[in-house]
Amino acid sequence: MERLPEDFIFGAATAAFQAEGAVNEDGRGKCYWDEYLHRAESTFNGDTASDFYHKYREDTALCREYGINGIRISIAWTRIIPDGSGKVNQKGIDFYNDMINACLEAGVEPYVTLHHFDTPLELFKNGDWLNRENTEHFVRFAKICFENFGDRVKKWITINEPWSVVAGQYIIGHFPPNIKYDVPKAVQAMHNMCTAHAKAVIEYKKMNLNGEIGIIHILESKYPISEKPEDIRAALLEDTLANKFMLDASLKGSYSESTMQIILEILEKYDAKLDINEDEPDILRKGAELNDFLGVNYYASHFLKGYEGETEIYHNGTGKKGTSIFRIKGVGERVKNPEIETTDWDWPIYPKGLYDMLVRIKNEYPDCQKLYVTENGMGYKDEFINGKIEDIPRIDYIKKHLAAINQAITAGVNVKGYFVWSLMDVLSWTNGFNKRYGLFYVDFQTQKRYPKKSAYWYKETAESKVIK
Ligand code: BGP
Repeated sequence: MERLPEDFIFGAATAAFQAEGAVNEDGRGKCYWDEYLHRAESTFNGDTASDFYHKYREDTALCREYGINGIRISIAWTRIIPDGSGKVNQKGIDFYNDMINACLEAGVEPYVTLHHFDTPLELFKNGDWLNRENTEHFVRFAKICFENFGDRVKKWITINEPWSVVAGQYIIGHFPPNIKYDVPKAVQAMHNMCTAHAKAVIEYKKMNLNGEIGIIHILESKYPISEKPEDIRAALLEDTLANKFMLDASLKGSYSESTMQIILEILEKYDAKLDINEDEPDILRKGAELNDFLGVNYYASHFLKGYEGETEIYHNGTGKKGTSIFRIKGVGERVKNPEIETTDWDWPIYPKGLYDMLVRIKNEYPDCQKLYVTENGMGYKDEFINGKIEDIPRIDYIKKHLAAINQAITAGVNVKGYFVWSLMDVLSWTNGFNKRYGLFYVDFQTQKRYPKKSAYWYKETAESKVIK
């Protein structure tokens, strides 16, 4: 029988832009997604989303009822500082005070993210994370949050998934500003985000608020598809670019020699260099020393093949299985492993990749000994039949990943909790509303919530701690 530790957090995750809606209420400013999803070609937007702005009491009550004792929420920067850098909006502060209090009253610990993909529009326009001035604006925003909510929020996350942000913005091009195949911009923005994270950590620790702070990375294991040296090399290159570069920056506080060598080698293919300011190595080092935990978001792993050509990417944003293409110049090509099942969006389902990643972090980053799996879940086209949602593939997915976590705990990795993505169905950045992840089904017309079969299963698991 597989049993998780007694104090294990059974959580569920949300993010402001994907869940809140109410985009024009109480003085909120615009983030870049507001503008982008209102262009003529967009078929959906975040105006109402899951109406969490008005329904958070109902949703936190559901958490309590279904055994969920941790919730990831994020604070919309544009509710606190509407233009990102100017005046503070008291109504935004009031709103999050109420939301945080509602979580605590329901006995659900809030894990609060400061940046979950939603840079304020003005700052996005002046370069987003490529502009170091924005790092300072972010740190100011972070400090305002620590001051206002730090008495009750004891778990802070600076930034969610730098790699997804920069890959979306500058490589795949499915996030604004929709730039394609510009690996150097992606690398520079990751470095700047890790520096911003470190600065926010340093500020938080100065305030002696008696809580913990960390960062979340999406960490997908990369495996060579064969034993051929070029395939092994491709896996190493993609791992360094998408995982190791930021793990080094945020957990070790410096780029190891091998990481830097590979990154510079990749950049050379684009005739580019990485720009590191004189004071930044010291900031990264201090940030890593003070960092309390790592959040691991895990959905899939990838299988790599050597690739020498130009970049070509096709993002499957509709769930038409088998349409994805992902080959990057100077790195490698993701290929289908015939032995591994995928979701309709071509994401390989591979719990062992999570186990391997957790064990690797324990071994390679001994200074970071507290981990949470802060997102994991299955995008699925749920069928709503007579008020019931029989999401058996999702239960199977979560079960296998929880078992992989348990195995990692047995191997000595200190994983303190797990957060299903997502608590209720929410907006999916590049897929809209038909890629559902929630434990609770949302009828987006009425905003009514319905527990899926997975919600009942999760409750039983959370209460018994037994994976079955
Ligand atoms: C993560 C993000 C989440 C969420 C999830 C699912 O990268 O942190 O915000 O969206 O992925 O992704 P998607 O909705 O693209 O399937």
